Amino acid sequence: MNRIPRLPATSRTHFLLALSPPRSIVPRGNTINSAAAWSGATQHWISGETTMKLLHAQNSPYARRARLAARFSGLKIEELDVSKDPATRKVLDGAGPSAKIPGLLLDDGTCLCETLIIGRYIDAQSPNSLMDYAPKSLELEGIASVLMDATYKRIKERLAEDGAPSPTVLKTETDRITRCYDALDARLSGQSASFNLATIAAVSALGYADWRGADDNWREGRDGLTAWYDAMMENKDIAETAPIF
Ligand SMILES: N[C@@H](CCC(=O)N[C@@H](CS)C(=O)NCC(=O)O)C(=O)O
Repeated sequence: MNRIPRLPATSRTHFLLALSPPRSIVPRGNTINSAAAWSGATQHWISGETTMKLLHAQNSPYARRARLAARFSGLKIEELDVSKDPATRKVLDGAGPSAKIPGLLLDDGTCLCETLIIGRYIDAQSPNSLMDYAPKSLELEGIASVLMDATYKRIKERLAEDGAPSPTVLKTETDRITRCYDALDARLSGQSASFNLATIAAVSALGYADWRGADDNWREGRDGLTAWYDAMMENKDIAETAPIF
């Protein structure tokens, strides 16, 4: 399976500095280069004393991305399902203004919200490289994010409490969703399974579409994308985190 080699510390540092105010640079420590860290889905490497807690729900596609980032990171991150445990739900609701799933609760009480932020934070802490800064990979992660947001928005609209979904919203989002399926098909056909924040986002968005966009039949006419998805699903963690419906 493909792995993205971790960038030299200098280029990663420059990228982080471009994103955030200067901060002290902490040595990254040992890098795990073993293929087992990626292929052995049951091996969640414990590389530090972190007690990070990921507040998630099985059927949230956003949470699935964060969960997979956590599992592939090699860090010890506890997964707590807020949909199964009211006490954990309360923690999420009280931890910050978002109250959206997922949340990443850090040792110092900080609760990170937003999947993209959580993925990048986990990557920055991880001895494994989850983030591929190649433009094509960033493009893929963006498209997958748009697909997920559009599918989420459309199902919200379909299930509108007033029973009157807006045809304009439904059409706008369905057109966007179709364009995203085609774009993923063009980019992922012929690719083998690989695990980074972009491919994790793509598989999570498509898995969510199986549930909340079943009538799209995204596999129809997209054999290449289907083959890529099936190859990804052979990974135990990817399979384990799929929505149950
Ligand atoms: N932009 C957020 C979206 C997360 C999100 O919308 N999660 C859903 C669950 S799939 C949620 O918690 N929705 C509750 C709400 O919108 O109040 C992210 O990337 O994490």
